[in-house]
Amino acid sequence: MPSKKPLVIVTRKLPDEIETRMRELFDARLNLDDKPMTAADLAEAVAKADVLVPTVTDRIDAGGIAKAGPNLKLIANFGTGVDNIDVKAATEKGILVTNTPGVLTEDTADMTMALILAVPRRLVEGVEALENDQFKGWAPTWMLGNRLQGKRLGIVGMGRIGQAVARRAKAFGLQIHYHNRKPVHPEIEQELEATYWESLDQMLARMDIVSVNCPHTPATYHLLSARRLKLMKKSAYIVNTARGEVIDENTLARMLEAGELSGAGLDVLENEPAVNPKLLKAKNVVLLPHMGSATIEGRIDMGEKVIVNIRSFADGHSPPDRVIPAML
Ligand code: 8YV
Repeated sequence: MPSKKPLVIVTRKLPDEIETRMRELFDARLNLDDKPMTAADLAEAVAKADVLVPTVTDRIDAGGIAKAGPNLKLIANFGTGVDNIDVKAATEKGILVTNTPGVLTEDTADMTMALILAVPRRLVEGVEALENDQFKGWAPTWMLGNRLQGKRLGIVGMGRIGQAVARRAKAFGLQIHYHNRKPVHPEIEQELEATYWESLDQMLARMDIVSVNCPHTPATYHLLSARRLKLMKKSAYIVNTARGEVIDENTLARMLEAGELSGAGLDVLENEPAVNPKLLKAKNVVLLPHMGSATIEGRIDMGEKVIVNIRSFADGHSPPDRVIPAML
C-alpha cells in the first residue's frame, strides 16, 4: 500500500460519524446517495482501490477478484458474514479480507428472540387483526398461540450469536439444545444447561423451535434441506436471522402453506431483496427485511471495526478481524 493516504472505496452509505472519520484518515470515496453499485461500478472500484469496503449487497466473486487492480490489498467487509466475497480467490491473489465480528452479536440475538416470541404468540397477526377492525372484544379462544416456557429450542450454529440467543432463551424458560461442528466449552454448556447434538437430523426431529445462527458457507448451503425440514415436528417453528441460503426456502414456504410446520420468523431470505410470494401470503410467518443488526449503535461499531482493520493494515500490522479460508 502506498505511503500516501490509501484510496478506500466504500460501496454504500455508512453512518455519518464513520464516513467523517474515514475522510480524515483515508482518501475515502463515499457513496453519499447510497445507490447500490452495479457490477460495472464494482469492477471499476476493485480496479482502482487500495481498499474496498463492501457490504452484503455487493457480490465479489472469483471473476470480480480476477479483475482487481494491483493496488487492491484489502477488502474490509462492513458486516460479519463474508458469503458475499470469494475469500479463497481473494487470499490466493494476495488480497486480505476482514469482517466485523462481535459487535452485532447482541443486536442479532435480540432480533432472534423477538422472532422466537413473535411467531408462537402471533404478534403480527394480532396487530393486523386490530388494524383491520377484526377485534370484536376479548374471547377465551381467540388468537391462541403457544407458550414458550418449557419448550425445546434447537440452535443451529453455536457461535457468538447462537450463544447470545441461548442466554436470552434460557431466561424465557426454554430448554437449550444445539448443533455445532463441535461442542462449546463445558463451562458454557453448563451455564446454559445446553444439550449438544452431533446429529442435526436427530436434533431437528425433537425441537419445538429451531433457530438458525450459523454462517452461510458452501457447507451450510441448504443445510436445512427438504429432507431435513421434513424431519421437524408439524407443531415446530423455525426462526432464521443468519442467511436465507441456509434453508431450502421453497420447501419451507410450501410446508408452511400446507401446515406441515407451525410457523416461521425470517429476517433473511434466500434471494434478497426478492420475497417468495408464498411466504408473503402465509399467515403463520413473520418476515423482516434483514434488520438483525440494524441499530445505530451496531452500525457505528461495525464502521469502527472497519476503520481499525484498514488502519492497522495500512500501518503494516495484521488487521484484527482477518478472515482466512480455513475459518469458513
Ligand atoms: C449486516 C449481517 O447488516 O453482518 C452481517 O453478516 O448479516 C448484517 O447484519 C450486513 O451484512 C452488512 O453488510
